[in-house]
Amino acid sequence: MAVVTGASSGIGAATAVALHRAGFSLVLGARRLEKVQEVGGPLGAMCLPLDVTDAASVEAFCAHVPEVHVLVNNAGGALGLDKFAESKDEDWQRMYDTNVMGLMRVTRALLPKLEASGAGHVVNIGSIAGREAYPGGAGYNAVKFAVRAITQVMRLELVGKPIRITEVAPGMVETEFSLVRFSGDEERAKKVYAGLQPLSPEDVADVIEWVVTRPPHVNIDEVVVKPLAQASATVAARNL
Ligand code: NDP
Ligand code: 8X3
Repeated sequence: MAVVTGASSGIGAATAVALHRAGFSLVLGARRLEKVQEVGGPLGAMCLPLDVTDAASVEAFCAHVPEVHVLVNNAGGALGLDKFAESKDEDWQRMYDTNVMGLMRVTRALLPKLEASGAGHVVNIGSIAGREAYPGGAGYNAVKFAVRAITQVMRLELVGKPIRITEVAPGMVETEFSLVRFSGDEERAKKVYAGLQPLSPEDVADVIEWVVTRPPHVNIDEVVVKPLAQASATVAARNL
């Protein structure tokens, strides 16, 4: 049984498809339940509403999870690309609530079931933004650096238990990510991927499927995956 948060679009939706193909039964969650159902219906998944920023929602979601071997903490994203001096409290707060507090709440609630499975695995979706700062990234950089730190602490504290811990850190993936970051501005979102071939959500799902299907004694600590045309968060080759 695999649980995927943020399964209504992008990497989470593609991960649901990949893990179904790999033989997992699924529990999927996100705020837009109808979109989760579109993804999960054909996969026979249990589709539930989930707002990872809301403790009661997380509690209700986790109570419905009967057992869990794999947890993919994918729900997250960026808000804005403002210079630090123009940081918006609300954007930073929401990014922290979603990417950091949400990951903590869901994982903490499911740890007993992950351990009871005898072969648990937590996959945290980080980012190259969690390894490399860039102008305008401060709020998002901070939360993805935090995801990396949390992943490392979990590995240290859970050693000896049957729970593998992995961070998958993608570069540029074409999803709703930039549309959300730029508050629905389609033009601006499109420019992020102009003149190059970004990763697809399926490319990242492929990596997630690979890490969770290694033999149980093999822990893939971290994977950084970027498009060929991207050398870093700020350097990409574009044919424009
Ligand atoms: P999308 O915007 O396409 O997907 C984000 C998902 O997170 C949606 O399913 C959304 O569902 C869900 N989500 C957002 N807020 C909440 C919440 N409060 N509670 C529950 N679910 C929530 O973007 P991606 O697929 O690209 O993003 C997935 C992850 O990958 C994120 O953690 C992102 O930071 C990370 N990432 C993305 C990269 C990229 O370039 N695209 C690169 C590196 C990392 P809903 O709105 O229905 O709640
Ligand atoms: C998304 C990658 O470089 O836009 O996590 O921050 S980046």
